[in-house]
Formats: sequence, C-alpha cells, structure tokens
Amino acid sequence: MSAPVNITVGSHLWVEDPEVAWIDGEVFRIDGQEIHVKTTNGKKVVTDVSKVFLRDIEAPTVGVNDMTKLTYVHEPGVMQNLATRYEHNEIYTYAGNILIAINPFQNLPHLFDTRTMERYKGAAFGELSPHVFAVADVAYRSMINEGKSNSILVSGEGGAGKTETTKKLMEYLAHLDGRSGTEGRTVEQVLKSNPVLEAFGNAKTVQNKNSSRFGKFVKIQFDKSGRISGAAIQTYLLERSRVCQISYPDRNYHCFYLLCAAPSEDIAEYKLGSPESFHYLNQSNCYELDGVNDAHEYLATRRAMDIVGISKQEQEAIFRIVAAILHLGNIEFAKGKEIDTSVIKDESRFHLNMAAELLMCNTPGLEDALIKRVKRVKKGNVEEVITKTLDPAAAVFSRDGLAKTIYSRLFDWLVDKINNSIGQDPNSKSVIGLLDIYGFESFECNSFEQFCINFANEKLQQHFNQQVFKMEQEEYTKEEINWSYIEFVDNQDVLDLIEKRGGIISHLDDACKFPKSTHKTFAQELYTSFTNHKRFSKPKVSDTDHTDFIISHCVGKVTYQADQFLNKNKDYVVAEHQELLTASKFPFIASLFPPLPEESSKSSKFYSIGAGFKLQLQSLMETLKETEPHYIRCVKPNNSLKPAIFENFNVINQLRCGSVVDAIRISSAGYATGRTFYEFLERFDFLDPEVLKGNYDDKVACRMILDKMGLKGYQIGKTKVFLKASQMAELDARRMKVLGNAARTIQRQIRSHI
Ligand code: AOV
Ligand code: MG
Repeated sequence: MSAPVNITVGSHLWVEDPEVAWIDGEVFRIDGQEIHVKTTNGKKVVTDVSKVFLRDIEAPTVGVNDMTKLTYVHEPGVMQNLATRYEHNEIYTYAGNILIAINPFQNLPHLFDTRTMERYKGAAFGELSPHVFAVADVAYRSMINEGKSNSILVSGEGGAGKTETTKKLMEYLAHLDGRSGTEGRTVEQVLKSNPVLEAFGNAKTVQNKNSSRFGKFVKIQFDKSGRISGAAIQTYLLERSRVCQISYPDRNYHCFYLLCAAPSEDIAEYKLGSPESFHYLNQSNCYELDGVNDAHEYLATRRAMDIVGISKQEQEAIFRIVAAILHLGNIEFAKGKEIDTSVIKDESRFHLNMAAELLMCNTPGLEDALIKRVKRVKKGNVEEVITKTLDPAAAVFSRDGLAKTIYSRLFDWLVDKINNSIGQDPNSKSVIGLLDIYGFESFECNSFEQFCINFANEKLQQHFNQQVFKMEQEEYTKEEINWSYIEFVDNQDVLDLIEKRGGIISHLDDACKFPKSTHKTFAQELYTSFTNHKRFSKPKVSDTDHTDFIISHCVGKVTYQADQFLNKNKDYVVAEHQELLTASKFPFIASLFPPLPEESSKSSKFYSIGAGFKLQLQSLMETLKETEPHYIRCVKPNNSLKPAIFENFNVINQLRCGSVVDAIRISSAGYATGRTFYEFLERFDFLDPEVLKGNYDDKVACRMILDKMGLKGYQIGKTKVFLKASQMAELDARRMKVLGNAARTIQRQIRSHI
C-alpha cells in the first residue's frame, strides 16, 4: 500500500515525537509506505504512513471553540487545539455537546463573576465562548422546557477540577434562582453544604490539596416557577482508612487541622495541642496547606455550619468527637504480663482519660473495649463467657477500628443533617443532578479504596460510552439511516471482572466470609480465576509471597496491593465498641450508635463494603438513565499543579481514557437530536402553512417542513427525524421568531380592545 492520495511531498503532517507527543512537519519524500518528514524542530523523521495525520495549516491560530469544527478530527489536532486555547487562558472548549475543562490552577475571577453569569443566562448553546455556565444553562432550560430531569456528570482524574467545576455549576443555578438572604435560604444552604462536607470529607493527597475522599450526587429540585425548592445529597463511600493512616505528602481530613487551629478556649476545653502531637496526624510531616489558614477555615466552617442549620450545640458535639478521635489515636499499647496480651501504656493514660471524657463513656469501659474481647461459648446447655485480651498489634487495630467507625458515623450524620435541614420538595418534578465523584487514582500503593474509586470511574465511563456511542449508534441502525459505525473502547470487560458474579468483589466477599482465608489465599484465587483475562494480570515478581494484582483500567494499568483488602471490605462494628458507645452519656454519641436488635448485637456481623458500593453505583446509574445527561470532562494539564504548564503526554492520556477524540468524531458526524415524527410536527408544523392545511402522512409532512426551511443533510429514519445541532438551532430560531410575531400581534389586538 502506498501513501494515501492526500499525502504528497509538501503536505503538512503530525508525526509522533518522544518529547512532545506530536510534532508538525513537512513531507519531503515518499517511499511507498515510508514517509520522510522534516519536523519544525529541525529533525528528519521516517515513519509509516499509518502513523501520520494531516495537519490543517489553515486552522485558526487561536484554536476553535468547538472541536467538531476541526477540519481533521484526530488526536494531535485535538491536543494542539486545547494547548493553544489554554495558552490564551481559554480553559473551556466544546467537543460537540461535551465540555472539556482544563484546570487553570489559578484564579480567573473574571470568568466566573456575576456579569458573566448574566451573559450566559438564556443564551443559545454555542453562541458564547464555551463555559460551565452554558452547560448549566442548557440543563436548566431543558428541564424547564421539556419537564425532564437533567444531570451534569463531571469526570476526570484526581485533581482535574471536578469539585471546583461542580461548585461553579451550583453557583450558576443559584444565580438563576435569583433570591438571596432569608428569601433564598434553601439556595444558600445548598451552596454552604460544600464547605461543610469538604471540611470532613476532603484531604490533601499527592494529586490534589483538596481531594474529595467521598463521592457526591446532589439532586437540586426546582418548583413549577423554576426556583430551587429543595435538594438531596447522596454521598458514596468515604475513605475511612485516612482517619488512622496517612503517609507523606498526604494529610488527614481537613477538620482535624482546623480544630487544632481553633480559638484558645476550644483548644483548652478539648486539651488539644499542635497537629504534630497527634499520632493520626504526625505519620505524615505535612501539616500546612499553601495559601490556607486553618484558623480562618475553622471559623468559616463554623459559619457554614450555622447556615446549613447545624446548631451551636451540635457543632460543639461534632468537634468534641473530632477531638476525641485525636486523643484515641494517641493511646498506645505495651505487651502485657501474660503472653499475647496488652496493656495501655502509662504515658498514654492521659489520652485514654480524655477520649473517655469527651465520648462520655467510663474509662475502664473504654479500656476494655479497646483491648478485651468477650466470647460466648456453648458447652452442652451452658453458655460460658470467655474474656480474651488482645495483643498490642490487635489492640492498635481495635483502636483504629473504633476511630474509623466513629468518624464515618459522624460524616453520615452530617450528610443526613444537611439533607434534613435543606429539605426535599415532595412536589418537585424537575431535578438537576450534579455528580462529583473522586477521580481515577493510581498511586505507588493502591489499596481497596483505590479499587472502589476506580471501579466507580469505570461505571461512569461506561455510562458515557453508552450514551454517547452505543445507544446513539444503535438508534441509527434501528432507524436504518446512512451511517458508518464509529469504534470505541468498550470497558464492559473491566466491569465484568470487577462486579459480575465470580468477579473480584465476589471473590473478596467469599474470602471475608471464610475464616481461614487470608490476603494470600484471596490473591491466589484471583490469579487462578483470571489467568487468561485480558484486563487482569499478575506482576512478574519471583517473590512467592507477593499478593499484588494488576487491573488494566481504561486509564491504564493499576497495581493493587491485596494485603488490606479483606479487612477493608468488612463493614462491622465490634460488638464491644457498639455496646460502649450505645451506653455513652453523651446523647449525640449514643444517637450515632442506636442499640442493635438482640440477635445481631451478640456477633460482629459482616457486611461487604464492596458489594454495598456496587449496589449504590447500580442505583446511581439507574437514576442517571432517567435523566438527560450533560458531560463535563475535566483535564489536569500537569502534575505539578501549576498554571500555564500544558504537558502533552499527560493530556493525551486523559483524552484517550475519556474517549474524547471518538466523541468529537461522533458528534461531528452524528446527529444531535432524533425526534419522532409526531414530536417534530408538534413543535414545528406551523412553520409550513401547507402542512397545517393538508392531511399529509407524518413522514411526508416532516420532509416538507425541512425542505421549506432549506435544510440539507438531515436524515429521515423509520420513525424519527435526525438533525444536526446547528439545524435544530436554526429551526428553533425560526420558531421563536414566528411565535414572537404571533405574540406581538395578540398583544396589539388586546391593547386595541382596552
Ligand atoms: P477534583 O475534584 O477533580 O479532584 P478539584 O476540583 O478539587 O479537583 O481541583 C483541584 C485544584 O485545582 C483546586 O483546589 C484548585 O486549586 C484548582 N482548580 C480547579 N478548578 C479550578 C478553577 N476553575 N479555577 C481555579 N482553580 C481551579 V479529586 O476530588 O482529588 O478527584 O478526589
Ligand atoms: Mg473533588
């Protein structure tokens, strides 16, 4: 095969480059399959014809704001376009209906001020520069006009800007509501729920100094007049291990540091010291965040709590618990006199007392709950109670378990409280859902948390694929319109590997239920079950003790360490901990641990976190399927988290994972809307008086209207009319014009009657 006819000597091309990913150059020789290119950085490259892409030399120097308008849709073209725009601080670009948002890593206030919001209000999509506000506006209009719930799904890797983007969306929707102060209380509460949840659910990670460690789906409800009338926040799987275990350069949850920077009376009351003095914080010697004043944030969080309806008394209770957890973490254990037992070290008795005092449970009770386990053994008809003392390692495990349980109950309480306080509107039929989950993560050490986070991202990616590629193309086939199929990377196989019966979660649950299982037997099970699975592999290490496994995610390979999987998948509260906290004299704590039914209180029952998470995600996907989705794809331009640095390889990888180039291809080739003949006529029949007069077949009538409007390139399927976005916009504009004229005529008639 020789070079395609459209490549000749003198053609401008993109060729692969080890430093900048893609570089442009000019062809100076063609030898059959071989293309010789002189690149702009002075190199001469010989490459295969299948590896080059044509470059549009007439492309605008400032880039295009919708990449479906690119002359050639391919990876280097898309990369170049985004890079050029980013250089000009144009962080938003459309890929058809999808918004690509590149993290600016700097404040661009003019981009988000009230004036800008006003400009986007009601503006036709695509009329103004690409923006999150435009996406929110489309979702809002579509909800109002079509009476259908909409959702905006924000995705991207850790630190790409999802949470910030979601906040901008909320601010815009709040702006559309137009009320403030006491009149706009619900709106204020929805907005202020963010800082409260972030204080307790966000933390610094390698990727992001304000990383969300929980997923969040906020349903904002609107009343008939289009005003915000309620909201419901659903959260997903908070990372619990962080409460007890962190390593440099991470931090624990923000609230711990905020409390350590509280006014002196609070510090004195809770007997706190600097973060350095607490084990749960000093495992990483990162304490401060650049540009963040914890003392200031503490007060700001308190104010936000006031607004979301958390009373002063409840706030005291919350921070008292946070303090108790810090003291709990400082309780240390030494070997006891008897073999395999432990005692609390004398020097940490102060913290034991403080933790007991703050949790309002008696000190010996707390001590026992930490180091003793009671077993009931049946001997014939007699039940014997055996008390066993834990060894120091098990006691530490028990202490950390208690801290994590308390913290996660506290977090759930906060979410419930905020939901109750904002309130849900039972009459609302119009909802905009905003999804902001944790982004894909691949660290040096990846454990069960990363497994769940990445699983959630795969689910979301599948939803995107289904909406953008599968369903759309299936519809074209069904309607028998002319169409050449666009391939995309389906991730169904990764999801099967993780969540199907017989998949990783099933194996994990089996291992958790079977007392003799260890992480080694679990890993072995995985190795034998998935030997030939395309998405699964075992690292090549000679060490037989190794229990790592690799999943080939859509973002690339992630190596997971299996050693904590079993522990972390078990969601149970140790019976002794439950008893201790249920009996607390502190009503707030006792309410977090309501007594269990008699049966289950005796044993520490196991619930699978993995299986629970899977169900939560399934239900989220069901909810999303009922909505009209809008997608925002956040991109992290560099790993140094600095402005104005655009790392080509980094960006390309994110574009690949998000199937961005394919999505542009399908939007440029595909149709934005497919409406049934009936729906189409209902909306547009009056554009052609001829149609109104005659008794035409629906299909014929649709064609008559489209021809009369002079539209070309539309397609008529078996039951639907397919239009490009610009054609739909054109028809709508005509419709509004005709309707506007009609309204003016009526007004004139009314006036002349008065
Ligand atoms: P994420 O939500 O996608 O990560 P964030 O929304 O927290 O990422 O953004 C990370 C950081 O990038 C923020 O703290 C800001 O410093 C900066 N940033 C993002 N968007 C903007 C913007 N529009 N303007 C200015 N700065 C921005 V994670 O939660 O880690 O997946 O789990
Ligand atoms: Mg986030």
